[in-house]
Amino acid sequence: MSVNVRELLEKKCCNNIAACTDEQLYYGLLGLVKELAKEKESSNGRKKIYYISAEFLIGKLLSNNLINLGIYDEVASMLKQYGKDINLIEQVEPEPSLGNGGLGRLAACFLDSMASLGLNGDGIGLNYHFGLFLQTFENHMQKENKNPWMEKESWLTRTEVTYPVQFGGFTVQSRMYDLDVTGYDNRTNKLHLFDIETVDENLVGEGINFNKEDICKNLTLFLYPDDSDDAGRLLRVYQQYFMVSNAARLILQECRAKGCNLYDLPDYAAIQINDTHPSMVIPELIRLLMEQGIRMKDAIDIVSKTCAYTNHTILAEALEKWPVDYLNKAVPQLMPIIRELDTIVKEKYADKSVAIIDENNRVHMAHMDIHYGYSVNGVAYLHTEILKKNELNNFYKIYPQKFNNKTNGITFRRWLMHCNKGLSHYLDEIIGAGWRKNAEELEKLLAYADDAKVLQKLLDIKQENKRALAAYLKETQGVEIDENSIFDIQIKRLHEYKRQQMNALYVIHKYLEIKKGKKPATPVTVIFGAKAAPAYVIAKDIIHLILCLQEIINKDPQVSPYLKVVMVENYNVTKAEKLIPACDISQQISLASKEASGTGNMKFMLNGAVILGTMDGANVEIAELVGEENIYIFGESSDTVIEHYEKADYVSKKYYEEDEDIKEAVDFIVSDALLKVGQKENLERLYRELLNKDWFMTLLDYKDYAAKREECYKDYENRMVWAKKMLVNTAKAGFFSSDRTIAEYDKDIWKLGENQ
Ligand code: 26V
Repeated sequence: MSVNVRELLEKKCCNNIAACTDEQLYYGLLGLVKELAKEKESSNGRKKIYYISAEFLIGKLLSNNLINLGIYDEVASMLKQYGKDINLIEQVEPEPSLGNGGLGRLAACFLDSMASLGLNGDGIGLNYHFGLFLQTFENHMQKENKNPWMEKESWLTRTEVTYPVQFGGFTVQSRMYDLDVTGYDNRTNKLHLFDIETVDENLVGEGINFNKEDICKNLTLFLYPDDSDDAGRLLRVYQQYFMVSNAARLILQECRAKGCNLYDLPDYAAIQINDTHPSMVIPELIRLLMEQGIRMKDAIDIVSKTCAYTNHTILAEALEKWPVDYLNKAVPQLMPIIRELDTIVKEKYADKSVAIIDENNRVHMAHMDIHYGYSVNGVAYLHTEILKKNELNNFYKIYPQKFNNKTNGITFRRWLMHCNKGLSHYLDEIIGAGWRKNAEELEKLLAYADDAKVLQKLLDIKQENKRALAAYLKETQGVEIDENSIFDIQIKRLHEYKRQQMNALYVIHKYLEIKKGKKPATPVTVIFGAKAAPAYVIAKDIIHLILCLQEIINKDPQVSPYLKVVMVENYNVTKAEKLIPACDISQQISLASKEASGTGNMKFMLNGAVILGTMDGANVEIAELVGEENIYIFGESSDTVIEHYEKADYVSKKYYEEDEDIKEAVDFIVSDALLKVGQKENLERLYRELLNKDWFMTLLDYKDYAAKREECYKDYENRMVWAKKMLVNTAKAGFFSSDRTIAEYDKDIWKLGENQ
C-alpha cells in the first residue's frame, strides 16, 4: 500500500499522535478508513446483487477494515512507536449488535466476501438505533437493557437518498445511511441502512420497554422488537415493509440509471431475500412496476426472475405467517397484489399446503417466496435435504429445479486473521500467506500432521489465547479461571433445540461425581455465552439454572479446583472473537435435524478447537471432511428424530425413570442445594418441562453425550494426539470460507459474471 498512513492520521489528529487520547485516535482512524475505502468504490458491472436482510450483525469495524485495506500491521506498528496500543484504541468502538445470531452474522460475512471477491453487491437493511439488548445478570437472572451504538461520528454516512413510504393512514419519510464494506485487497461495496428522522430514543423506558404503537417514533428504534403481543408483531410488519419499500425504490432507481427498461430488470439486479423478513419486496416490486404502467402479468414475471429466497430454519414457529388483518392495517396497498398472487397459485394447485393465504387468513411469507422467486436454498447439505424431503416437499415436487444448497461459510478475515493473530502469523511462516486469499491452501498444513515441533507450537498458541481469555474474564467479570484447565465452550443463542440444558445436566453430573471423590485428570472450565429472547420463558429458566450452578460450583472449595462454570455476560461478536481462539472443545449439540447449519462450529474448527456434536447442520459436512478421529459425534440421527416426531412416541419420563444418572442430574435442579440460591418457580418449571415434555429430546441423547464427553476429556490427556486433531481441523476448514459460499451463490443464482 503506497499511502502514507502516518501523514493521513496526523492530518486527522492535529499532527500530534503521541498527544492524542485513544478516543481521538479511534476517530482519526475512522476518518482515515473512510477516505481510503472511498478510493476503492467502483461502478463496474451492469448487474448487481442486492442482499436484503433485517439483520447485519457486523460487529466492530475498525480492525476488520484496517485488515481488509491491507494496513493493519503498518498502523499498529506506527502507533506503537508513539506508545499507543491498537488493542486499546479498538476498545473505544461500540459494537453494533444489529442482529440476533447466526442469520445476521452470516449476512455480515457474506458482505465481506462479496466485496473481497470483487462482486458488485450491496446489503440493504434497517438502521436500528438500539441493537440486540445488552444482557446483564441480576440475582442469577437475565436482565435486558437498551444497547446503543450510534455516535455523532460513526461508520455511518448520511446520504441524500430519501423516499416517502406509505403505510395505512400515514406516510413516513425515509433516509438512507451508508456503511462502507471494504473488501480484502479489493473493491468497496455498501451496506445501505434505512432510517426515519422522527425516531425518538426518549420513548424507551425501563429496560427495553417502549410504546409499541407510536410508529413514527419507534419504527427503527429496536432490532426485532418483542413479538409476544399484537402491537409488537404489527411493528415488525411496519419495519419489514419500510425496509423493502426503500430497497425496491433504490434498486429500481439504480437500475434505471444504468439504462434498464424495467422489463430487463433481471439483467441488472438479483435480489437475495434473507429468510422471510424481506419477503414483502416481491409484492412491493410488482406494485411499483405496475405504477410504471407495466401489466400485472408482466410485472409478476419480471419479479419472479429477480428474487431468490434463502431458508434458515425448519422450526415452524420461526416461519413467518402474517394475519391478513395485520397487512390490511399496515400495508393495505399490498393486499390486492398478495391476493392475486394467491389466486394464481390456488387456480394452479389444489394442494392446500402450498397456498399463500391459508384457511385461517394468514399469509405464508415463505410460500410467496417459493412461488414467485427463481431459487430456494437451504444453508447446509442436511438442511437442504430435509427441506426437499420433508418440510417443503410439496413445493419441491412442483419446482425441483428451484431448490439448491449453499452450505454456509464464515469470513476468515475476521474469524482468523483478526481474532487469532498468533495462529495467522504462524500459518504464514509454515505454509506461506496464500491461505489468506485462497482458504483451501490451509490443507498444506496436513504435511505437518506428525511434526512434533509444529504440533507443540499449535499448543503454545492455544495456551497463549487461553491466557488472554482468562485475563479478559478476570478483568471484565471478575471470575478467575485456570488457564491450564480444558476450555469447554458453548456460545450461541439460547434455544431449547440447541440444548444448553443438556450441557448443564452434564455439569451437574460432573459436580456430583467430584463431590463423591472422582476427580478429572485435568480440571475443566465449562463456559457458556447466550442471550435468551426476552419473552422466551424456558430459555430464561435455563440461564437461571446455569447461573445458579456457577454460584454453587465455583464457591465449593471441594469442587472448584477441578470444575468451574462461567456464563459470559452479554455474549456478542466481540466476545466471540476472544472466546473462539481459546477453545479446546466446542459444543455443537443441537437435536439432529433442528440446526439448519450453524456457523460457530466453523469458526471453532478454523481456530483449532475440536467439536463435540451431533450429526446436525454443517457438523455433518465437518465430520465428513475431518474424519471420525478428529470430531466427537454422538446422538440419534436426524432420520430417527424425525421419525420420533412423526410417531409422537418420545416420552422423556421413560429415560428419567430408567437411568440413575439422568434421574440424579434432573432431580438436582429442584434439590435443596439449588433452591437455596435459585428461584423455586423457575427451577420447578424447568424440571417439569424436562420431565413431562422435553420437546427437543434432551434425555434421548444424554447418555451418549455424557459418554462421548468423557472420551473427549480422556483423549485430551495425550496432548500430541490432541494437537494433531487441532491441526486437521484448521487444515480442513478451507471449505467453510464464505468466499467459497459466495462464489457458489454467484455461479448458481446471481450470475453476475454473465451479465456485465
Ligand atoms: C427464529 C425464531 C423466532 C421466533 C422464536 C424462535 C425462533 C427460533 C429460531 C429462529 C431462527 C432465526 C433464523 C436464524 O438465525 N437461523 C440460523 O441461520 C444461520 C445462518 O444460516 C444458521 O447457521 C443457523 O443454523 C440457523 O439457526
